[in-house]
Amino acid sequence: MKTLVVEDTRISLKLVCHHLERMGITPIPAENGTRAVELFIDEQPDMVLLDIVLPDIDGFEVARRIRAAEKPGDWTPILFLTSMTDDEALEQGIAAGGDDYLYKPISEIVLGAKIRAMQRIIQMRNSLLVMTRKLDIANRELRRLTSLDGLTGIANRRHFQETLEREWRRSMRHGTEFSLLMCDVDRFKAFNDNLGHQAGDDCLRRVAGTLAATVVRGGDFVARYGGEEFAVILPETPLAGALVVAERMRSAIHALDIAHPQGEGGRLTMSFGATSGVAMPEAAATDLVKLADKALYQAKNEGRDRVCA
Ligand code: GH3
Ligand code: MG
Ligand code: MG
Ligand code: MG
Ligand code: MG
Repeated sequence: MKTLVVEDTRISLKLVCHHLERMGITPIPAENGTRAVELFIDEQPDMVLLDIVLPDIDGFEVARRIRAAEKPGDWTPILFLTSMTDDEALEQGIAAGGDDYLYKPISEIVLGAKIRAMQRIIQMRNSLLVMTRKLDIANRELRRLTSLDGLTGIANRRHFQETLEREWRRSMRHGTEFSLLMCDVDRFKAFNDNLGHQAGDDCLRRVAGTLAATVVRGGDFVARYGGEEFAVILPETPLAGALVVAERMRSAIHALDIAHPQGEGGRLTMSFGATSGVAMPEAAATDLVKLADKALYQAKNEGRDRVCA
């Protein structure tokens, strides 16, 4: 434990430092206000004992500068050392950021007792900081977990809605075109009926991982929309680009070569509906979902395993 001792009277400074050393505390001596502020910043003491009448700036000003130099959430106890016993000086010292007073001549017993009281407050402050940090971590983890789909580990529908709304607002501000893909596994009911739900779940995990691995640009976003349906948001991407991405996804699912008794060529396939647009005040982000759904419906009607727009 380090304590900054600010006192311009040599003999008093020596005495207080001596008391502190006997308590196992390391004193950092300062003989004027400016030096005290410098040492506070450089040495980061745990406590400050502060004389009021000093040759340069007074103790009240030193207290104010120390409080201004502290990091937010930080708090170093400041105890004034003074021979001024009037109420106004006490009030002014507390207002300047001080925590308590020690009257001169300093009693070693009172000094020790007040230091112990301050140490208790420091401990409470420290455990509060630890708790706040743990809460922050827990909150971040909670936010992460509530935005993920439990089965596949990719973004869930809630996260998709938030991302879509955000992209819509961004498109409105900048007038940029962005694209949306709705993707649906073909004849998945039959897959489940033939191979079982467990195989169905495994398949969905592989499909999700493949779709997520297919997008390359930083802002591209893949989510599980529900069941065997997935949604992809492609920021600042016109329809031509979206069709390229969808086709890449379609062939990546092909390449997985997941056996499907009733699938095209005996393997699992997927259909894609693509749409793109610029956000308009008279429309809503969900209109884009409807359009992509319509294109997906068309892909199903035209024979599945394809991309429609
Ligand atoms: P289509 O080609 O027209 O899309 O036919 P489909 O059979 O894929 O479509 P349908 O909507 O009739 O069936 C979807 C099936 O997806 C129903 C259900 O058995 C399956 N499914 C949805 N969610 C899950 C899931 O979380 N796990 C598993 N194993 N199956 C799911
Ligand atoms: Mg003095
Ligand atoms: Mg389906
Ligand atoms: Mg269906
Ligand atoms: Mg479906």
